[in-house]
This record gives sequence, C-alpha cells and structure tokens, in this order.
Amino acid sequence: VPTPKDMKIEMRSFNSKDLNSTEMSLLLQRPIIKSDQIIDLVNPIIEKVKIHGDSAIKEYTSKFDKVDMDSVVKMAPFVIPELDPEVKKSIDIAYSNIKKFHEAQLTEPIVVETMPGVTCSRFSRPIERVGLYVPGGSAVLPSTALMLGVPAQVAGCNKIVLATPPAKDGSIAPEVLYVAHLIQAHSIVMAGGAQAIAAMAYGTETVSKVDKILGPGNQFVTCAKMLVQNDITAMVSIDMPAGPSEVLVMADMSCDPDYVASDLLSQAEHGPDSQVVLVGVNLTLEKQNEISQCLHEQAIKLSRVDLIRYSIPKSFSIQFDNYDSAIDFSNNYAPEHLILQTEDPDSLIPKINNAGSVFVGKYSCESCGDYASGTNHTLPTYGFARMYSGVNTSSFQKSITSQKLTKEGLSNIASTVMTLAQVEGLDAHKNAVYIRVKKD
Ligand code: HSO
Ligand code: ZN
Repeated sequence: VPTPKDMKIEMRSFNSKDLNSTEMSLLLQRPIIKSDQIIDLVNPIIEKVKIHGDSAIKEYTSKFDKVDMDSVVKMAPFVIPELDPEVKKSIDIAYSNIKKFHEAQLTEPIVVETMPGVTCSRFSRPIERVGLYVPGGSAVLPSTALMLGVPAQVAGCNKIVLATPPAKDGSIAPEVLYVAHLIQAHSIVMAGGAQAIAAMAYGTETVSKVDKILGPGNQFVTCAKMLVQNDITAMVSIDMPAGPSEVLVMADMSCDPDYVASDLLSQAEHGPDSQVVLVGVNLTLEKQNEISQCLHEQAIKLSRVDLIRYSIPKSFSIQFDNYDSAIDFSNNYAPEHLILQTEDPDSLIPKINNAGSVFVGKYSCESCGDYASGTNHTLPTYGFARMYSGVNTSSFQKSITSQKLTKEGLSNIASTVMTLAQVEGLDAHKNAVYIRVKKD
C-alpha cells in the first residue's frame, strides 16, 4: 500500500533490542516471488519464439510493448542520432573509467610445476557470443549497456548482441545506440522481456544465438533466463538470478542526514519494489528523526515520488548499539549495495563478507558506481551476494587448464596415478600410464 499523497513518506523503524530472532530473520527476508505463475506465463512465450522465431517476437512486441516492428534486429554499423555534447562526454568518461577498471581485471596465465616435470597451467579465453539484456520500462538505461558491454569488449568476446525493448515509436534510445557503437556490438535485438531472452538463447532467422546471457530485468526476464539455462538444447548460461534492486546504508552519529536520505532515495526511485535499508549504529533519536525528515523532504521533490511512495513504506531502518552487530546484520542481509557512512568506514571492510559492492565513506554515493566510477552496477540482489559476484570481466570468460608432463614427470607421478586407478578399478586408466613407463 503506497503512502497517501498528504502523508509523510517514511520507513518502518525498529530497534534490534526489541526484536527476537524470528522477527530479526523476517526483516532479512526479501519479498517472496511467486515463481510458479510466472513460469506458466513465460514458458509458452519461450516455446513460441523457439518455434516461430521473428514472427513470434514481433507478435509479443506488439502485444506487450504496443509497437509494431518491421524488423527485429538492427545490425552494426548503427546510425547514431546526434547527442547532446554533455551527454556524449559523460558517456565517454564513464566508458573510459569502466574500461580501465575492467581491463585491470584481466589475468595472466598461471603456470605451476606441481612435481618435477609435471606442469599445470590455466589461461582465460573469451566466451565467443554474448547476449546483453538492457531493460527498458520506466527508464532508458544506457548505463546498463555500458556495464555489460565494456567488460564483454575488454574480455574480447567475438559477437556482442544487445537486446532492449523499443520505444513506442519503434526506436532505440540514441544513448543506447551510441554505447552499442562504442562497445562494437554486432547487433541490437529490438525486443524485451522473455521473448528477447528466448531469441538470444535459441537464435531466430535474424537474431544471433549466443552462449551466455547477462543483464538485469524484471521477473519475466529473470524467469526466462533461468528457464533457458535449464534447457540443455539451448546450450546457454546466464550471469545470475536477479531480484529488485537494493541498498543498505550503515550510518553512525558522524553521518550527514541529507546524504543518508539521498542514498536511500536513489535506490528507492528504481521501482515500487526496490529494497532500502538503513542500519543505524548508536544513532540518537534526534538524529534518527533528522534522517527521517530529510528523507521525506527530499522525496516529495523528486520526479519519481510516486514510485517512492510504494518503495519507502516497505523499507525499514534498524538500530544497533555496536558496529559488530550492525555488520552481522548486513552480512546476513547480503545487500546488493552497501554504503558506509560511518566515522571510520575503512575499519569495517575486513568484517564485510556478503555484499555486491561497497561504497566507503560519505562522498561515495551509489550513483557514482551506478554510472561512472568504474565498478560494475550489475550486482547480485535478493541475498545472492552470499554466493555470487557482480558482473565483471571474468563473467565474459571461461578458464582453460592444461598440463604438460615430461618423461621424467610421468615417471615421478606414475605410481600415484596407477595406485588410484587401481582403487577405482579402472584398468584402462592404469594402463595408459603403465604402457608408457614400460616402453622406455
Ligand atoms: N542501481 C541500479 C543500477 C542503475 N542505476 C542504473 C541507475 N541506472 C542497480 O544496481
Ligand atoms: Zn541506481
């Protein structure tokens, strides 16, 4: 239920001292996604695109995006309408920063001699064909095209396919076209939703089949990604499961209430189900009230206040009387974004185990990471920061291991391998070693 227009926009507020462990774990839970119904809607879309290709995509684009498209794919080179010079410059700077940070993630091969004459190596190779999903909906997201496209380019992917839903007039945002040009995309699939995911997973008359699909999306997109990944005939992988965007701001008495409020709101404006959490450490009641007041005052001036009226009342603040318990809570929540607005934020870093990306200190707002500082904004949500990393250069690579044994190496390892083969009763394995050692 959204906050009515004449009422204060505020989060629910709790004190950890008043909560038992059940209440605490309820706060850590994300809203339950009823996947059964979504699967029932998405499966037929995937099937239809798989069988009927482009004509099915056009049909769904007409139905869901309310636009009739003559073609589904735009091939490079793209015609880029003129951009506002400020916009172009900002995209260029963001591109360059993201590129620098993702280039630094490229790794050298490793070579290790595990026994004399036994050398093991590992090296990376790009995933050849990747599909990048750039959501449309309530905002154009050239930043997401950058966050997916730059690491793909840096990793050396051969074919970069971008998919994004067209605007009502059938066009693709000029900013997205410009990014597609910068990252040297092969083509743009002008479709969104499950139909775009299916198109890239299976390929159609005009859409290139890809090996991996990455990028955020709504529940239909996420469900489609999971389904195609499970279909062995599609032979496609995905980056990670995704849920609504979230931020956890940790603040102590040193924080600036305006800054705290602004960070909470920048996440809350993403959508009605964005998750926003404030973790206070030793905040006086007065300071808590100040933050709450700033939040309301900033919120009512925002263009997306109507979305915020949904997301903020679902969000909450929780107070702790020490940093360790606050960090524990944050680690258990495993936020997509963790912002530390505390006296000595660096001292908290060693204790952070679960988070998609950390913003250290009061000048490090999430917006900088969302757009331009260099880190990636495609991050694990919904608590998946426990076991997933955000998109990075290695998301676009696989690593290959290799080994080379000399004659001496083989004789050094021979008895070990033959014994283990014997234990497993695999004579042919044993023989492959024996036949060699025996010969010379
Ligand atoms: N905060 C979003 C990314 C984004 N913000 C795109 C602005 N544009 C999810 O991490
Ligand atoms: Zn954002």
